[in-house]
Amino acid sequence: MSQNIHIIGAATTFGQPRLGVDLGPDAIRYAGLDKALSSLGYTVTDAGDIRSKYRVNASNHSIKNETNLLNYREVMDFSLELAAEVDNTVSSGQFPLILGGDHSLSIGSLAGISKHYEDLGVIWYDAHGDLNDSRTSPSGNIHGMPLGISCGVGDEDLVNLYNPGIKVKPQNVVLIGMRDLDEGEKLYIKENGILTFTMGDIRTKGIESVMKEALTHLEGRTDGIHLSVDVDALDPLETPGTGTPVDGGLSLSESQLAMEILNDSGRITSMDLVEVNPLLDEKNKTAEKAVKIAESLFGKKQL
Ligand code: 6HN
Ligand code: MN
Ligand code: MN
Ligand code: MN
Repeated sequence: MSQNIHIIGAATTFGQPRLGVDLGPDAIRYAGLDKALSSLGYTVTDAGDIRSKYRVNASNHSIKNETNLLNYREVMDFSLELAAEVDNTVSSGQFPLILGGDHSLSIGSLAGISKHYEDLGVIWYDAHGDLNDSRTSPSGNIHGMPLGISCGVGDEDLVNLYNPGIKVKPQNVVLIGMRDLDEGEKLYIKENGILTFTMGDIRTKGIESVMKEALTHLEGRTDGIHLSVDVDALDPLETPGTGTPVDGGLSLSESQLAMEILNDSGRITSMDLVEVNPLLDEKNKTAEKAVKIAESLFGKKQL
């Protein structure tokens, strides 16, 4: 793992309808991210926020295009900007830590990162698969699609964004924390044999063995691993400040253990930390949990 962490605020809300998730990066900063990582011995720099050039307000938000994609142009332009910043970050040898922002930002982060890897692995830690396309999506919200788009499914211009072609092979993806998958997503997972750990699997096997299986699966076939953490992977009792909470999720301490195991592996090369919405939160509790998750990923141990 690089000793230099470059924080990039991805202040976007256009992938979903709940306003306020664009304030997530500052909420995480105010919860003490920089200090927490610096005190673990890292050199931390902060790019500030990438912010859409389109103004957000309650009446212009959530416009559907002709193919059932909400805020298509806004998501496209934002993703391009983020991809370039992330690409530069990897080029300069720093570890990109991308703060969201809604999960559509992963279209941009994966587009920038994947330029540097032949066989990028992805660990998607989330209640949701985010594997929809405009036909399978029940909502039209692009935050339910970034992993599918990165695997080459869906709108051609989003799939080929920044650098043409597929960013991630589905066999290099592991899904962890799943408990709300749409029918089309289930079919895609089955047809592509994506290694998937539902909450049921985690309750049966325990998070430690799940994380080890995930790493073993990616061993030998990947040359870097991107970790995408959606705070709704955790139970809403832990992380209430998020737009699409689903009951029956992971605890903070399980998530910390999961991150510790990833840290021990030394194989994580980039990270998204997304879907913190301070307007839905209780006294910035969700951002504080996000900081704890990052601390564990970067080497802090629970006692
Ligand atoms: N997230 N599957 C639902 C949809 O609208 O496509 C929910 C997506 C949630 C997105 O986890 O970032
Ligand atoms: Mn920079
Ligand atoms: Mn989610
Ligand atoms: Mn997500």
